[in-house]
Amino acid sequence: EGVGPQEYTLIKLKVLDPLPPKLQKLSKKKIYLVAATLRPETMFGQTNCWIRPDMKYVAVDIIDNQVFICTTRAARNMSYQGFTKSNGQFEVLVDLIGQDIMGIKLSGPLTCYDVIYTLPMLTIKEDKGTGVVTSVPSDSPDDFAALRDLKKKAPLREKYGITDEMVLPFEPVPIIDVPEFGTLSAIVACDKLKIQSQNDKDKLQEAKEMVYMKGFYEGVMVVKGYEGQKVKDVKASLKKLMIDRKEAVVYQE
Ligand code: A2H
Repeated sequence: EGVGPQEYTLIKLKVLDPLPPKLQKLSKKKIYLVAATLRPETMFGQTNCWIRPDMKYVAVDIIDNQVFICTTRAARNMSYQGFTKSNGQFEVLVDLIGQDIMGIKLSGPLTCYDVIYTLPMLTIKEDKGTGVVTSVPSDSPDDFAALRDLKKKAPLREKYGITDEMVLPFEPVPIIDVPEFGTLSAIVACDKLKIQSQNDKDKLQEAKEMVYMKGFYEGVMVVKGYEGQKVKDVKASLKKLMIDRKEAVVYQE
């Protein structure tokens, strides 16, 4: 990690009905899973949201009658950044483990899918971001590998109570053209390195390095309305667009 704080964009993924049992007592509030990302310009390609089934999460009281679901660690950080009613304090409304919020319906900003689902990712780190990760399999090798695992392995879906319709209809969306990798850069990188699953840690690291810098400096949008614009030129304005619409917030750690 570098020195100084890391700034993330938190993408607000609205929890839709039917609420899972553990969240039903919060039905009068606006409930969001909040996903930390470094790539706000890729949100057009969201296909699902990753949660770690065995990890602890909290549903926390946030200003403006909102509830955010994230790790306790992230909730504490948020409490010092003006998210909660009093500085440095946060109220936990419900304690959760990932499995309690698995396979639930969400709506997210910019994505072409009206409804997306929470799905299990086993490699989510407890000490980074919010513990909630939005999935963009077109541009993130980790996301592509984990989604492909679920698509290929029915027993994996069954283990976590995931049904076919939460996974099978969701295909990576071409959103950014990366020179030499094309419009589905994460898939090309995973193929080149013969990545087999989300557990191919070293190869996934290599795949990320292959596409990440190149995508940022040389990537060109192919999304309708943004065609031909460079990633580095639209990143800040897309972040601002979501923040202005209250679909995202800035978060530091
Ligand atoms: B990124 P850095 Cl399209 N555990 O968002 C594991 N991964 C996490 C995480 C956690 N607790 N919290 C955030 N992340 C992911 C989009 C994306 C991301 C794309 C391409 C690359 C990419 C869609 N997923 O990240 O260690 C989130 O995934 C490549 C590194 O702080 C977040 O941005 O640099 C990124 O890792 C933050 O990782």
